[in-house]
Amino acid sequence: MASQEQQKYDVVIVGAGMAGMYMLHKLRGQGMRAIVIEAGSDVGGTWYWNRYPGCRCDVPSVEYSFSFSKELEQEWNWTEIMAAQPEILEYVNHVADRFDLRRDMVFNSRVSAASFDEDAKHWTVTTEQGESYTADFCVMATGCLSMPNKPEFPGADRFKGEVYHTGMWPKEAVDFAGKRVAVIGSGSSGVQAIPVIAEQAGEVIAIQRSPVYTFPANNRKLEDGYMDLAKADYATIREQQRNSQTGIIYYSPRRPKPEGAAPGKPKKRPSKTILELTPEQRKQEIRDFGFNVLSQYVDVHTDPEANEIACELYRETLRELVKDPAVADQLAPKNYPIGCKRPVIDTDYYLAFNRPNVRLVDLRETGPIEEITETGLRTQNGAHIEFDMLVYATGFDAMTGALKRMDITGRGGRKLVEKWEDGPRTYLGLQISGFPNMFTITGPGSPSVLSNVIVSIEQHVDWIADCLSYLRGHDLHVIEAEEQAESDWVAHVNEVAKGTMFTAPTCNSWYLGSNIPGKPRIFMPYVAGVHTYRQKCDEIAADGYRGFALAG
Ligand code: N01
Repeated sequence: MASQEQQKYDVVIVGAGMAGMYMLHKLRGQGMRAIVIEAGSDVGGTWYWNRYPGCRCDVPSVEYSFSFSKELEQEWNWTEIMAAQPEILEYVNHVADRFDLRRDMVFNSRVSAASFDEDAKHWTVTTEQGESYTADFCVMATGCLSMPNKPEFPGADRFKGEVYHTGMWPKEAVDFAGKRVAVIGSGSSGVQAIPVIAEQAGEVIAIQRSPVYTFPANNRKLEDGYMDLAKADYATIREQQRNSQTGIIYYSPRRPKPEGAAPGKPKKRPSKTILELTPEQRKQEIRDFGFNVLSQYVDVHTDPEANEIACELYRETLRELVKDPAVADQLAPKNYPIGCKRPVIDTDYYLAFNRPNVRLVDLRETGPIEEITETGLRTQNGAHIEFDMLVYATGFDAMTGALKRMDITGRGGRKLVEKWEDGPRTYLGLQISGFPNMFTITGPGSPSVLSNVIVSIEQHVDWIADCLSYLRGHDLHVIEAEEQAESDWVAHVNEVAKGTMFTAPTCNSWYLGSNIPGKPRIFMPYVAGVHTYRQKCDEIAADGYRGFALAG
């Protein structure tokens, strides 16, 4: 697009992922001048950067899609229950084309700083490329999992082979044929990548620090007629999503019965809690519903005794899947509960370890990675592991990383990095006291990563757009979260997370920041659910934006 230097906008949006895309579209609809600044060369955010083999969504496709346009819903056809990255990126590109979004987007421009001018009451956003943009409002649509975490191992630069990070995967195809590929990490990315790389590579060496609880994705191609039924049901699907805990309802179309067909048997459902079942009934439920059921009992998420029963049954099932008992034991998670980390789902992860070309290195036995060498890596016990290619599947500095990486300056020269030194503080995950006119989409303190993020993105975008329209209608120019409202919200977010497995003392997760050395241990997302959260946001808006200071 033409140079936008020195131009003044109503809103500057940072990030052209799904959040930034919808924000732009929405603001345009309200007659506002907005611009999107994006580090990548195109739209897509997560789906632009994470192109690693096996990358796929863990939310059903028809639910992981925008609801804001009925026409878009009706014209797009998904092909699988859970879409793979290329299909989602195709969808995102379709949305960008259809709504002509790129016209107001600047690509290959990474925002390095943003600062609020108190006198002029506007934000100036500057990029690493030296451009600057001024706007009354700034919306950070920077994503929750967009700042890759690449541990700094001594000697990392010495390695002579190719090096990749799942969260910064190149656009060009990577050729694994005949290569020995080491994959560090067994979170969602590693678990998805390992079985697919194993099909192509000479050898895969899975380097595991913590074993993972992972459940089968049960993905499949959508059968004929599925999309027609889903399209007819979209209004109901969206309503149910918005009124749910996570924004995911696991939609299944109800097919019309042929005339004269006998009424079917009522569908058998698993028990609500694991503690109410006898040991034999528990095993029967695993046989009936698959071992995913273990993560679905409500008491597993709140009661340590129930959780330990589920963990033991999980380990038993794993021993049935992995042929080598020693490897099964290494892969078995222990000492932390199911439900502490973000649920991981996979396609044939454990079966990959039955392949002759997949080897597991358990860092709990060898000690941590001590150094990277020219030809591999050395662990603390002195063992040297040789390989040709290295894949970091080591995750992200989640929720705060992308925001803290920019030099954000608010009122009175206050820096965001200083304000958040002891952990993120926000009001509703939407605004930060001391940083007027800046909004965060799916910021810490909102359901964000605990939900179908598209549902949460749409809710935030709609709320921000309504708020800006309210300000305009009331001749107001500044909105800022009040310090007290923010403190009360932070306390509330912590309170509702107490007693869940997310904050169990033995839990270390990126939700808590524990994957990043030195990051404060604070539970960042809001667990009360998208429905409850939406109600709170709407009440606050209806009450004249209670907890926000508004000024002319
Ligand atoms: O990252 P992770 P991810 N030495 O942080 C290990 C979303 N997502 O990219 O557990 C050795 O979960 C680390 O070990 P440990 C989803 O929300 C979704 O896999 O910290 N190992 C762990 O095994 C997900 O939760 C999908 O002990 C080191 C791994 O690296 C989130 O993104 C797919 C290490 C990192 O796991 C992040 O997932 C992909 C070190 N120094 C991602 N440092 C879907 O399915 C880290 N590790 C939709």
